[in-house]
Amino acid sequence: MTAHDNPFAGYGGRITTQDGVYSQSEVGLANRNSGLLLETLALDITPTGLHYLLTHFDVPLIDEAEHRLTFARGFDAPFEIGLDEIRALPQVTRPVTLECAGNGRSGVSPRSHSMPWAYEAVGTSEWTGTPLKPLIERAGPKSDTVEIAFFGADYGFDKGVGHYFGRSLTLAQIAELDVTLVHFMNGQPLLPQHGAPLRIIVPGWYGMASVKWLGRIEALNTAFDGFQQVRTYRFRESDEDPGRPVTTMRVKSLMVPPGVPDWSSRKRWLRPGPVTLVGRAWSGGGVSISKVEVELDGEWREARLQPPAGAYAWSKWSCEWDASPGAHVLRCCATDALGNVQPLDPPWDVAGFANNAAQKVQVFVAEA
Ligand SMILES: Nc1nc2c(c(=O)[nH]1)N[C@H]1C(S)=C(S)[C@@H](COP(=O)(O)O)O[C@H]1N2
Ligand SMILES: [Mo]
Repeated sequence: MTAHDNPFAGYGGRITTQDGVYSQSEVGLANRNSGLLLETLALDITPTGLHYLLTHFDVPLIDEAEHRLTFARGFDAPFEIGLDEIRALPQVTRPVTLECAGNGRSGVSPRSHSMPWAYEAVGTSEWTGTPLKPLIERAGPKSDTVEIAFFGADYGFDKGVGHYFGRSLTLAQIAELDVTLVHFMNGQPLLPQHGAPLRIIVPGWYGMASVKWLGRIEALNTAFDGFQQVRTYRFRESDEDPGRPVTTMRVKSLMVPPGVPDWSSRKRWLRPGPVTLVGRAWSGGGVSISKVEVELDGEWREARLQPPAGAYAWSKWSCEWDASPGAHVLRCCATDALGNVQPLDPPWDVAGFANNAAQKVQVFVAEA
């Protein structure tokens, strides 16, 4: 038996932890959210229960039969609409890849107090609902409208500011993006944690724009100054920097880690010989993926790419590897149709947003 038959035998225990690194409140927050299991990247559609979750406050429990979406302030013809009426409108079903803007932030230093995601805050679902634009037109935004704000039913505090989770889009953005008022996910009514009974999906943008538990829409004659719009989800170089808003997703790829894991370190073990590596790649704003390269034994090789299931869905890639005994670090790197390429090192801002650095997977291949 050599070291690579069981490279983990020498540990004698589990990886050591540093006391006090994560606070109880951070662990409490992390326990309320969950990430995609990377092995499910093999599937076009993420099983509903394995789609990542990001919820800032508490999940509001809303009675679907009672729920009304209100087109409130700023419209010439304000109205309320219930779920039955929304379901009777023209329906679209579309696979959309959603990624949290905080995905990949776990390595940022000093740590940013939020979900310590590594790679797993991403997933693809088939979302069903009705296009938002005709409903906005029916409500008739007043002529001086510059932005439309979307409010969830979830209220809480951040940095001392009490607020309903709210985000805005300009009228131009609503016209360009296929924003949908969604009530079904993968053919089933939305689960409570995913925004039941009603949310928007803003395809091609990071997840924060896709407001869950949607209850109120307002037309504003000035730029929205809500907490989740101006105080967070901004690329900042320092705490004082007002920053630039986080919007569309950056080009990214992930692979299904091959082989089997060591429970504690999560490093991988596999047998030597041919392996098919598979994964997914996506970009933002409806831009398609043009290339995925995989680094195998120090050499970048182009993977096979499958067309995506829709303009806003990730693409599957695969690549053959002849795994030779020893320790290896595998990486994958995508390029989108605009020529954007994933960096090899994280493009850190203060909060660790939108880190699309190439994924690294450490594997040990056994002796033949
Ligand atoms: N009302 C409301 N909408 C919300 C959030 C929230 O906390 N409250 N979180 C946002 C963030 S940051 C993300 S990444 C997505 C996550 O959607 P999911 O939990 O369905 O995956 O929802 C967005 N919409
Ligand atoms: Mo997020």
